[in-house]
Amino acid sequence: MAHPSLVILTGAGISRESGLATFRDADGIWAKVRIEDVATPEAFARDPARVHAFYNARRAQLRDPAIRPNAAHRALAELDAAWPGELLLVTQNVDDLHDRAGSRRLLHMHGELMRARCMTCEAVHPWPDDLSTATTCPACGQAGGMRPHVVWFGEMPLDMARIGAALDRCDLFVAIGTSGQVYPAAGFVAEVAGRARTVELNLEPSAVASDFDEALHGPATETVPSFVARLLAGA
Ligand code: BV8
Repeated sequence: MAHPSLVILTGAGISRESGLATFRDADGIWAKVRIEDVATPEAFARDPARVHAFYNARRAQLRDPAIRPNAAHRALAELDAAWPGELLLVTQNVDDLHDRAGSRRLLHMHGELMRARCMTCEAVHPWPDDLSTATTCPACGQAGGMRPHVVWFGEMPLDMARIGAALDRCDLFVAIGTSGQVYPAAGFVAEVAGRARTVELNLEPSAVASDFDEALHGPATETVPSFVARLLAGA
Protein backbone atom coordinates (compact mmCIF):
# COMPACT_ATOMS: atom_id res chain seq x y z
CA MET A 1 0.00 0.00 0.00
CA ALA A 2 1.51 3.33 -1.05
CA HIS A 3 0.79 5.40 2.03
CA PRO A 4 -1.11 3.57 4.75
CA SER A 5 -3.18 5.59 7.19
CA LEU A 6 -1.12 5.96 10.36
CA VAL A 7 -2.09 6.34 14.01
CA ILE A 8 0.85 6.87 16.34
CA LEU A 9 0.36 6.76 20.13
CA THR A 10 3.08 8.14 22.39
CA GLY A 11 3.63 8.03 26.14
CA ALA A 12 6.10 9.34 28.68
CA GLY A 13 8.93 7.14 27.37
CA ILE A 14 9.34 9.33 24.28
CA SER A 15 10.13 12.34 26.51
CA ARG A 16 12.45 10.44 28.87
CA GLU A 17 15.62 11.28 26.91
CA SER A 18 14.61 14.95 26.93
CA GLY A 19 14.99 14.81 30.72
CA LEU A 20 11.34 14.41 31.79
CA ALA A 21 10.59 11.60 34.24
CA THR A 22 8.21 8.84 33.17
CA PHE A 23 5.44 7.66 35.48
CA ARG A 24 6.10 4.01 36.22
CA ASP A 25 9.85 3.58 35.88
CA ALA A 26 11.76 3.13 39.14
CA ASP A 27 12.56 6.87 39.21
CA GLY A 28 9.11 7.74 37.88
CA ILE A 29 6.56 10.28 39.08
CA TRP A 30 4.28 7.73 40.75
CA ALA A 31 7.25 6.51 42.80
CA LYS A 32 7.24 9.92 44.52
CA VAL A 33 3.56 10.90 44.78
CA ARG A 34 0.32 8.89 44.78
CA ILE A 35 -2.14 9.27 41.92
CA GLU A 36 -4.92 9.58 44.53
CA ASP A 37 -3.25 12.62 46.09
CA VAL A 38 -2.51 14.69 42.96
CA ALA A 39 -4.15 13.33 39.78
CA THR A 40 -7.88 12.85 40.46
CA PRO A 41 -10.80 15.32 40.67
CA GLU A 42 -11.32 14.21 44.28
CA ALA A 43 -7.72 15.15 45.15
CA PHE A 44 -8.26 18.61 43.62
CA ALA A 45 -11.52 19.12 45.52
CA ARG A 46 -9.88 17.94 48.77
CA ASP A 47 -6.58 19.87 48.54
CA PRO A 48 -6.33 22.15 45.48
CA ALA A 49 -3.13 23.80 46.75
CA ARG A 50 -1.39 20.37 46.82
CA VAL A 51 -2.51 19.57 43.28
CA HIS A 52 -1.54 23.04 41.99
CA ALA A 53 1.91 22.62 43.58
CA PHE A 54 2.37 19.26 41.81
CA TYR A 55 1.53 20.72 38.38
CA ASN A 56 3.30 24.05 39.01
CA ALA A 57 6.52 22.07 39.65
CA ARG A 58 6.10 20.07 36.41
CA ARG A 59 5.22 23.23 34.44
CA ALA A 60 8.33 25.00 35.85
CA GLN A 61 10.50 22.05 34.78
CA LEU A 62 9.01 22.18 31.28
CA ARG A 63 9.93 25.90 31.03
CA ASP A 64 13.59 24.97 31.68
CA PRO A 65 15.46 25.68 28.38
CA ALA A 66 17.44 22.46 28.96
CA ILE A 67 14.23 20.47 28.38
CA ARG A 68 13.91 20.21 24.58
CA PRO A 69 12.39 17.90 21.97
CA ASN A 70 14.72 14.94 21.25
CA ALA A 71 15.51 13.02 18.03
CA ALA A 72 12.37 10.91 18.46
CA HIS A 73 10.04 13.95 18.63
CA ARG A 74 11.86 15.48 15.65
CA ALA A 75 11.61 12.30 13.57
CA LEU A 76 7.83 12.18 14.15
CA ALA A 77 7.53 15.86 13.15
CA GLU A 78 9.47 15.12 9.93
CA LEU A 79 7.16 12.17 9.26
CA ASP A 80 4.11 14.40 9.81
CA ALA A 81 5.43 16.97 7.32
CA ALA A 82 6.40 14.38 4.66
CA TRP A 83 3.61 11.80 4.93
CA PRO A 84 1.05 12.29 2.11
CA GLY A 85 -1.36 9.75 3.62
CA GLU A 86 -3.52 10.14 6.70
CA LEU A 87 -1.59 10.49 9.96
CA LEU A 88 -2.65 11.28 13.52
CA LEU A 89 -0.22 11.51 16.43
CA VAL A 90 -2.16 10.85 19.66
CA THR A 91 -0.07 11.62 22.71
CA GLN A 92 -0.85 10.73 26.32
CA ASN A 93 1.83 13.23 27.32
CA VAL A 94 0.90 16.59 28.76
CA ASP A 95 4.32 18.07 27.87
CA ASP A 96 4.63 20.29 24.78
CA LEU A 97 7.64 18.57 23.19
CA HIS A 98 5.74 17.19 20.17
CA ASP A 99 4.29 20.70 19.58
CA ARG A 100 7.73 22.30 19.84
CA ALA A 101 9.25 19.66 17.51
CA GLY A 102 6.70 20.81 14.89
CA SER A 103 4.14 17.98 14.76
CA ARG A 104 0.89 19.41 13.33
CA ARG A 105 -1.51 16.49 13.12
CA LEU A 106 -1.28 16.08 16.91
CA LEU A 107 -3.84 15.44 19.63
CA HIS A 108 -3.23 15.57 23.40
CA MET A 109 -5.74 13.02 24.71
CA HIS A 110 -4.74 13.65 28.36
CA GLY A 111 -4.62 17.44 28.02
CA GLU A 112 -1.71 19.86 28.19
CA LEU A 113 0.39 21.05 31.13
CA MET A 114 0.88 24.49 29.48
CA ARG A 115 -2.86 25.21 29.38
CA ALA A 116 -5.35 26.07 32.13
CA ARG A 117 -9.14 25.64 32.08
CA CYS A 118 -11.73 27.69 33.94
CA MET A 119 -14.28 25.45 35.70
CA THR A 120 -16.77 28.34 35.70
CA CYS A 121 -16.85 29.19 31.98
CA GLU A 122 -14.86 26.23 30.51
CA ALA A 123 -12.51 28.62 28.64
CA VAL A 124 -9.05 27.08 28.00
CA HIS A 125 -6.04 29.43 28.08
CA PRO A 126 -2.32 29.00 27.30
CA TRP A 127 -0.71 28.98 30.77
CA PRO A 128 3.09 28.63 31.15
CA ASP A 129 3.12 30.02 34.71
CA ASP A 130 1.91 28.92 38.14
CA LEU A 131 -1.74 28.40 38.96
CA SER A 132 -3.36 28.83 42.38
CA THR A 133 -6.83 29.02 43.89
CA ALA A 134 -6.44 32.82 43.72
CA THR A 135 -5.92 32.81 39.93
CA THR A 136 -8.72 34.60 38.08
CA CYS A 137 -9.99 33.50 34.66
CA PRO A 138 -8.96 35.93 31.86
CA ALA A 139 -12.30 35.22 30.14
CA CYS A 140 -14.92 35.44 32.90
CA GLY A 141 -12.90 37.09 35.69
CA GLN A 142 -13.94 34.48 38.26
CA ALA A 143 -11.32 33.46 40.83
CA GLY A 144 -10.91 30.04 42.41
CA GLY A 145 -12.00 28.03 39.41
CA MET A 146 -8.81 27.64 37.38
CA ARG A 147 -7.40 24.08 36.99
CA PRO A 148 -4.69 22.49 34.90
CA HIS A 149 -6.11 21.53 31.49
CA VAL A 150 -5.08 17.94 32.18
CA VAL A 151 -7.23 14.78 32.21
CA TRP A 152 -7.16 13.19 35.70
CA PHE A 153 -7.91 9.57 36.52
CA GLY A 154 -11.65 8.97 36.38
CA GLU A 155 -12.08 11.78 33.81
CA MET A 156 -12.88 11.20 30.14
CA PRO A 157 -9.86 11.68 27.84
CA LEU A 158 -10.23 14.42 25.20
CA ASP A 159 -11.31 14.02 21.55
CA MET A 160 -12.16 10.33 21.86
CA ALA A 161 -14.54 10.54 18.84
CA ARG A 162 -11.72 11.88 16.63
CA ILE A 163 -9.36 9.17 17.93
CA GLY A 164 -11.97 6.45 17.31
CA ALA A 165 -12.50 7.66 13.73
CA ALA A 166 -8.74 7.61 13.07
CA LEU A 167 -8.41 4.12 14.57
CA ASP A 168 -11.30 2.90 12.39
CA ARG A 169 -9.41 4.05 9.28
CA CYS A 170 -5.86 3.17 10.25
CA ASP A 171 -3.73 0.58 8.42
CA LEU A 172 -0.69 0.98 10.68
CA PHE A 173 -0.77 1.61 14.47
CA VAL A 174 2.49 2.43 16.24
CA ALA A 175 2.83 2.81 20.04
CA ILE A 176 5.96 4.55 21.31
CA GLY A 177 7.21 4.85 24.91
CA THR A 178 4.09 3.75 26.75
CA SER A 179 3.75 1.00 29.37
CA GLY A 180 0.26 0.09 28.19
CA GLN A 181 -1.22 0.30 31.68
CA VAL A 182 -3.60 3.27 31.35
CA TYR A 183 -6.93 2.91 29.58
CA PRO A 184 -8.50 3.73 27.22
CA ALA A 185 -5.13 4.42 25.46
CA ALA A 186 -3.76 0.95 26.29
CA GLY A 187 -6.79 -0.60 24.60
CA PHE A 188 -6.26 1.06 21.18
CA VAL A 189 -4.01 -1.75 19.87
CA ALA A 190 -6.65 -4.41 20.66
CA GLU A 191 -9.21 -2.23 18.87
CA VAL A 192 -7.27 -2.28 15.56
CA ALA A 193 -5.55 -5.69 15.84
CA GLY A 194 -6.40 -7.95 12.92
CA ARG A 195 -7.14 -5.13 10.45
CA ALA A 196 -4.10 -2.89 10.95
CA ARG A 197 -0.42 -3.73 11.28
CA THR A 198 0.65 -2.94 14.84
CA VAL A 199 4.17 -2.06 16.00
CA GLU A 200 5.47 -1.29 19.52
CA LEU A 201 8.61 0.83 19.92
CA ASN A 202 9.54 0.72 23.62
CA LEU A 203 12.50 0.30 25.93
CA GLU A 204 11.02 -3.01 27.06
CA PRO A 205 7.84 -5.01 26.36
CA SER A 206 4.73 -3.13 27.56
CA ALA A 207 1.82 -4.67 29.43
CA VAL A 208 0.06 -5.13 26.07
CA ALA A 209 3.12 -6.25 24.07
CA SER A 210 1.40 -9.52 23.11
CA ASP A 211 -1.24 -7.54 21.17
CA PHE A 212 1.38 -6.18 18.74
CA ASP A 213 2.50 -7.81 15.47
CA GLU A 214 6.01 -6.42 15.82
CA ALA A 215 8.17 -4.87 18.55
CA LEU A 216 11.39 -2.88 18.37
CA HIS A 217 13.04 -2.52 21.77
CA GLY A 218 15.51 0.24 22.60
CA PRO A 219 15.60 3.93 23.43
CA ALA A 220 13.19 6.08 21.41
CA THR A 221 15.95 8.33 20.09
CA GLU A 222 17.32 5.24 18.26
CA THR A 223 14.23 3.24 17.35
CA VAL A 224 11.99 6.12 16.18
CA PRO A 225 14.33 7.83 13.66
CA SER A 226 15.17 4.48 12.04
CA PHE A 227 11.51 3.43 11.97
CA VAL A 228 10.53 6.76 10.36
CA ALA A 229 13.34 6.40 7.79
CA ARG A 230 12.01 2.93 6.87
CA LEU A 231 8.46 4.31 6.52
CA LEU A 232 9.56 7.21 4.32
CA ALA A 233 11.62 4.81 2.17
CA GLY A 234 8.43 2.89 1.55
CA ALA A 235 9.43 -0.19 3.56
C1 BV8 B 1 -11.22 6.98 32.21
C2 BV8 B 1 -2.48 13.22 32.87
C3 BV8 B 1 -13.52 6.70 32.36
C4 BV8 B 1 -2.20 13.52 34.29
C5 BV8 B 1 -2.92 10.85 32.89
C6 BV8 B 1 -10.57 3.16 38.97
C7 BV8 B 1 -11.10 4.44 39.13
C8 BV8 B 1 -11.12 5.35 38.05
C9 BV8 B 1 -10.59 4.97 36.82
C10 BV8 B 1 -10.05 3.70 36.71
C11 BV8 B 1 -10.03 2.79 37.75
N1 BV8 B 1 -9.44 1.64 37.31
C12 BV8 B 1 -9.06 1.80 36.03
C13 BV8 B 1 -9.44 3.02 35.64
C14 BV8 B 1 -9.25 3.61 34.34
C15 BV8 B 1 -8.02 4.51 34.46
C16 BV8 B 1 -6.82 3.62 34.33
O1 BV8 B 1 -6.52 3.13 33.26
N2 BV8 B 1 -6.11 3.40 35.46
C17 BV8 B 1 -4.95 2.54 35.42
C18 BV8 B 1 -3.85 3.12 36.30
C19 BV8 B 1 -5.37 1.15 35.87
N3 BV8 B 1 -8.11 5.43 33.36
C20 BV8 B 1 -8.69 6.61 33.54
O2 BV8 B 1 -9.09 7.02 34.61
C21 BV8 B 1 -8.87 7.43 32.29
N4 BV8 B 1 -10.24 7.86 32.22
O3 BV8 B 1 -11.07 5.79 32.22
O4 BV8 B 1 -12.44 7.59 32.22
C22 BV8 B 1 -14.72 7.46 32.05
C23 BV8 B 1 -15.62 6.88 31.21
C24 BV8 B 1 -16.77 7.56 30.91
C25 BV8 B 1 -16.97 8.83 31.44
C26 BV8 B 1 -16.01 9.42 32.28
C27 BV8 B 1 -14.88 8.73 32.60
C28 BV8 B 1 -8.03 8.70 32.31
C29 BV8 B 1 -6.58 8.34 32.22
C30 BV8 B 1 -5.78 9.61 32.08
C31 BV8 B 1 -5.13 9.96 33.39
N5 BV8 B 1 -4.18 11.04 33.17
N6 BV8 B 1 -2.08 11.86 32.67
C32 BV8 B 1 -0.74 13.83 34.47
O5 BV8 B 1 0.07 13.66 33.52
O6 BV8 B 1 -0.42 14.26 35.58
S1 BV8 B 1 -2.33 9.27 32.75
C33 BV8 B 1 -0.64 9.22 32.74
O7 BV8 B 1 -0.32 7.84 32.44
C34 BV8 B 1 0.03 10.00 31.64
O8 BV8 B 1 -0.87 10.57 30.71
C35 BV8 B 1 0.85 8.95 30.95
O9 BV8 B 1 1.13 9.27 29.66
C36 BV8 B 1 -0.08 7.82 31.05
C37 BV8 B 1 0.39 6.50 30.65
O10 BV8 B 1 1.68 6.34 31.19
P1 BV8 B 1 2.85 6.14 30.11
O11 BV8 B 1 2.86 7.32 29.21
O12 BV8 B 1 2.70 4.81 29.48
O13 BV8 B 1 4.13 6.24 31.02
P2 BV8 B 1 4.74 5.06 31.91
O14 BV8 B 1 5.72 5.68 32.84
O15 BV8 B 1 3.64 4.22 32.46
O16 BV8 B 1 5.53 4.15 30.85
C38 BV8 B 1 6.66 4.69 30.19
C39 BV8 B 1 7.14 3.62 29.21
O17 BV8 B 1 8.23 4.16 28.46
C40 BV8 B 1 7.66 2.38 29.91
O18 BV8 B 1 7.14 1.23 29.26
C41 BV8 B 1 9.18 2.45 29.72
O19 BV8 B 1 9.76 1.17 29.53
C42 BV8 B 1 9.29 3.23 28.44
N7 BV8 B 1 10.54 4.00 28.32
C43 BV8 B 1 11.27 4.57 29.32
N8 BV8 B 1 12.33 5.21 28.79
C44 BV8 B 1 12.26 5.04 27.44
C45 BV8 B 1 11.11 4.28 27.14
N9 BV8 B 1 10.77 3.94 25.89
C46 BV8 B 1 11.58 4.38 24.89
N10 BV8 B 1 12.68 5.12 25.10
C47 BV8 B 1 13.06 5.47 26.35
N11 BV8 B 1 14.16 6.19 26.53
